[in-house]
Amino acid sequence: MNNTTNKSEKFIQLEDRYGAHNYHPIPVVLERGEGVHVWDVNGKRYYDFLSAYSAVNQGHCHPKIIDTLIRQSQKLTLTSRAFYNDKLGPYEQFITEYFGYEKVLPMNTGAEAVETAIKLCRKWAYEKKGLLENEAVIVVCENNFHGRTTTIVSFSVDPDAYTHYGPYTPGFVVIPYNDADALAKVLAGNPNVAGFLVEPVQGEAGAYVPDEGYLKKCADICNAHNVLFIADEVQTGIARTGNLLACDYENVHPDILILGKALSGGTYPVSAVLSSNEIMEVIHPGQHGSTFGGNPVAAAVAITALEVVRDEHLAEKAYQLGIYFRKAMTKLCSESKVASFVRGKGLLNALVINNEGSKNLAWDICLKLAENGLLAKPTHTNIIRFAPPLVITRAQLDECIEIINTTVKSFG
Ligand code: IF1
Repeated sequence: MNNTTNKSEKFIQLEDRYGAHNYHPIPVVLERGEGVHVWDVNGKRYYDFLSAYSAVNQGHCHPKIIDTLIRQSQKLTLTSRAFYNDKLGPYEQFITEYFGYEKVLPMNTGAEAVETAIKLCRKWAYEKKGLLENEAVIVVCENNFHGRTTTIVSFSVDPDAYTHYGPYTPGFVVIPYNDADALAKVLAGNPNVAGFLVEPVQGEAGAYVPDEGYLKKCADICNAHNVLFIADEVQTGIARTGNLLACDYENVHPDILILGKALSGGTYPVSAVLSSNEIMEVIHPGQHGSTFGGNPVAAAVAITALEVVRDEHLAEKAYQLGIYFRKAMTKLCSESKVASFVRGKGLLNALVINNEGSKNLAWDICLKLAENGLLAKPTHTNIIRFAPPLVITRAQLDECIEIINTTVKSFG
């Protein structure tokens, strides 16, 4: 092995020996990130087309966010919620006004926020809707991805996500995605439905965009049956799909909104559940919380991260460049036997690969993309997710399109 491989190999071997094998990474060892670029331990530069699964929408190590992170970290990092602090209240006001809600419950990871939304929905159903104790049902969609806790994987349809993690949490009904009639049927037949939890675009399923009007239809059906519409915008939110929220495309205002990932610009675990006073008031002191939820660093960083999204017009950029990117990928699909079609919204896109020839084709393409200076990773075997930081320029995107074209065409 030459010296560069050696350097990476050392880190890969350490993770292999001492770390649980719960991931199968592309064999690249990163040590620095700035904007749309990351560098490996050998100094090779890549375009990051995964954006840490849409957590670094603002670009790696955004200077303004890092500055806030450093300044607050040198002052006060954690008080617990046993006491007040001078950052949480201003953050709660900022984020509720920013997204148009009355209340926020601050958490840390996306899964924690989804769990919080599930608990909030159930408690609201018992105490406000009047469902019988332990009878609440939450409707979810096939091919969902909402995190990896035991309750969340209880309603996953992906065997890799749930196998041998039982016994499973009851109280969930799975319906087909992008099928409002299926939702109407369940709600008409079951008076115990408390909520409908949905991703406005299914990220893990490979940027699966539902039909125009699907979200609005579902929100109206929920409203008609006094069922809470719960939008998981952990991945689609914060400008990723070309609007501040993916729900904004249909002017849908979720009863409960779940955010995470880019809420900190990828610098710190920050998630949030936003809702109305009427719903949020079912939670009383001592009935939910977490050690780090709403800590001063998270609060300060989230304000700056959201200011960057607003001030740098990242949603508008994602909207325009997303159209441009999908046009280029559609052209590639017409010229390459291995590229079937592209789908997505804003800068959350996926290229579906025709892997009839070889099961690992998408993986092999990603290895070659890495060699050619662009990082992406397949999902569900034959789908390559393309999601660069939203700060990417048109010129940089052109360079990336060229890399993708050349690489994919080298496979046929
Ligand atoms: C992994 C997937 C993406 C999410 C939505 C909640 C969460 C996620 C819509 C939970 C997290 C991450 C988790 C990460 C890989 C990545 C992922 F491939 F797993 F499905 F993005 F598509 N709702 N998604 O996408 O948030 O607890 O992770 O902060 O687990 O491998 P988290």
